[in-house]
Amino acid sequence: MATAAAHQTARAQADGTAGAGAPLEESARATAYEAAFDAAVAADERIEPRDWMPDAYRSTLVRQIAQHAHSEIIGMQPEANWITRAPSLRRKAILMAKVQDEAGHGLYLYSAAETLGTGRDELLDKLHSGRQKYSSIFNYPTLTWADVGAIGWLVDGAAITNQVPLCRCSYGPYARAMVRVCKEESFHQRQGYELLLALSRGTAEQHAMAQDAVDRWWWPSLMMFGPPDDESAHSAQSMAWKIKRHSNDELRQRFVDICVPQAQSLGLTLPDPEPRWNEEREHHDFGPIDWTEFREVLKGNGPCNEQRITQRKRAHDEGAWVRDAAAAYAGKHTTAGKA
Ligand code: BYC
Repeated sequence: MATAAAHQTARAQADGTAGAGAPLEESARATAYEAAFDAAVAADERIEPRDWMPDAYRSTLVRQIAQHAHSEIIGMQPEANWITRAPSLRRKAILMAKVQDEAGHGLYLYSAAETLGTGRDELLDKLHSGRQKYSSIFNYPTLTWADVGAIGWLVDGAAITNQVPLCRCSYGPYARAMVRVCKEESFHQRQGYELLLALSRGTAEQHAMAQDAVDRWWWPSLMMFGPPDDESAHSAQSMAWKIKRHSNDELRQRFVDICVPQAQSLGLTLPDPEPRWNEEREHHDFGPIDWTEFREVLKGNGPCNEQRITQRKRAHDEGAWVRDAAAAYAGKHTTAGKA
């Protein structure tokens, strides 16, 4: 709290509202604001919506938070595909709750983006017109029930590895949204692990179905962490601003190290002949990632890109009456409240 006050005091002094002298002239004030921002980041303070921030910091956050929000709501599609075919009432209830959680995560994140002055309509428009991305992982199909388990174990597992450090992101609303998202994601990861364990210990066909799902989801899950560090356009600046706390490759390695023993406990193998412990590095080595496939998926040429966006736009259009009704209700409520 004391350090946050220091940030605000520096700005108040520049504005001449701190009772300690006249306001600075404009260019000196801009420099003082920037210095206050840099000092706040260096001191691990949170930047809040009303604080001054560089335009590029704001636009980087909008880009990342929007992409994250879009991923949450597009990510509902591959799993929702199995709700009607879940093998038991228990599994159906769990899956429905999980898919609803993802919608909630989208809401927290769109709200965080709104605190930066960017409206939800604008962001959805950019998603629908292909001007903003969502995670590459959701352009792969869910072919069998075991894919629901593989998504929980690997995709949610990768998401947690990436998102736990985001709880310490320098931008307050994003960091706070991540705390709740991560708590829910850890349930998601466990349900996937438990689902795969049941299949792995089941009949030979069930075991084969679990193995096939892991074979298909392993490499795309490693791609979720983004391009290798030497090709990552934004990492250096985002880490300097403490939006990202670790590089893409660091988090990818952390994830591999977590998954290798978990795969052994599951009785499943990873589709990589190389994940073996490297004494010197104290990490698991793993085989090369097909970055050509990653780039193709980002360009829109993944197996499900077109289907995902078509479905999203249809859901948005079909939901127009709900948004209109909610706005009309809110309008009436406000008018009634004033009367
Ligand atoms: N897919 O410079 P880089 C979930 C883009 S939701 C697509 O390293 P950055 C879940 C990147 O945007 C999981 N695009 O970027 C939901 C950039 O392009 P632009 C979503 C990718 O931002 C439902 C370019 O490549 N999680 O878990 O420093 C059900 C260069 O990359 C990807 C998040 O969004 C990708 N995989 O680092 C179940 C986490 N990777 O924007 C589960 C928050 C990179 O210049 N985001 N690109 O056109 C982040 O942590 C970072 O944005 C990333 C990328 C690590 C993903």
